[in-house]
Amino acid sequence: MTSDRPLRIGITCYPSVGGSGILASELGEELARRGHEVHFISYQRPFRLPAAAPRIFFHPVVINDYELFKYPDYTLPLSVKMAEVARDHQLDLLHVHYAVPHATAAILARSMLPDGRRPRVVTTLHGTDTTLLGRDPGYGPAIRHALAQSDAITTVSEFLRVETVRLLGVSERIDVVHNFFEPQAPARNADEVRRELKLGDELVVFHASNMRPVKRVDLLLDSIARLRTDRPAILLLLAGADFSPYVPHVQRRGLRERVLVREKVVGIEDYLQVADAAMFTSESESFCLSALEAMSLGVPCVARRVGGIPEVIEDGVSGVLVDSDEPHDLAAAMDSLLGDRERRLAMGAAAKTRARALFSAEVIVPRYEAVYRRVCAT
Ligand code: GMT
Repeated sequence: MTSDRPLRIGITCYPSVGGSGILASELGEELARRGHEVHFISYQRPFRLPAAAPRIFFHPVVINDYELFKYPDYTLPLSVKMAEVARDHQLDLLHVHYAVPHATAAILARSMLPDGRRPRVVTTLHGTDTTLLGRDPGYGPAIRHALAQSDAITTVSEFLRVETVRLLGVSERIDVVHNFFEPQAPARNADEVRRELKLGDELVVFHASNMRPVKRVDLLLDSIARLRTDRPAILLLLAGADFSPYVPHVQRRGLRERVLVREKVVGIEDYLQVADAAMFTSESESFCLSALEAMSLGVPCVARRVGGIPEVIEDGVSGVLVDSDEPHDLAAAMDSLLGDRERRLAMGAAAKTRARALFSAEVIVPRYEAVYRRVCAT
């Protein structure tokens, strides 16, 4: 039906800082670069999406906060906008990132349209939509329903595929399509960034996250406080949300001079070029896009061996995986990496090679296109 003609694709994601929104924005950009027409539908323009780019369109969802409602509703106006954009732009498919409420809204939008004008629905699960909300009796049945009604389901790791089957009892086919990352050239050179951060000869441990409790920033700070490197080490933390609730944690651990925070950074490459290693202490991660971002720039990671992280980092080759959630074990792994420059550089190089070989746009985007072609052919 669609042969190889460019597709008209609607993408819905959370526009704020977060892995699923970043991935969806990058995917939209890559698809547009490959000649497809991409329509983003969300309450706000995704933050990493360029202001203007060929074949990329943004359709805001307007939400009226009626007094009548105790809780403002987003799902219905989103589904109405999805149906409107699908009809006006003859979309072939709606690709929704993060099931709640996007998959339900897409299914509803599709059913508002007449036969023959209905877009296919592709749902990508990113993590807590399965591992947290999937367990919640208030959400689980709605997620399961939306997945059963989707024309294709993808997960960002094999770990998440298995969890989705286990927790939601999904029997439909699930395609694993890993996250990808295409590093951009830094906007500033390393010296400029070092000057901005007032760095001397300190070792720099990098961390980026949305600071949600699952990221265990408390454990990250405890681990940093226990580092015993010859040269002083600092933590450079890119916070995708307000860092102020963590300021007392930093003070309590006596880390005021050793933690540098930048909030809502768009050009992550600028900061990664001054990093010696990266650290991720999450309780669970379906993939850990931030680790891939670090690896893509040759920065080796120390991370907990949880969720899909072992699919991203090979322990002892492209990074270090730690089985424990004890700060001294995490600190010891980081100490040994920071203390051995040769090993660190070799792991950084292996990380970069792995990121390129397995998780680049060139490798991953055609997998999404194959899913699209498959659902559009039926
Ligand atoms: O599931 C979440 O917590 C939200 C989501 C997000 O929007 O940040 O994060 C998930 O999606 C990322 C992109 O696919 C993955 O790299 C993250 O590992 C994943 N987070 C968790 O599984 C906790």
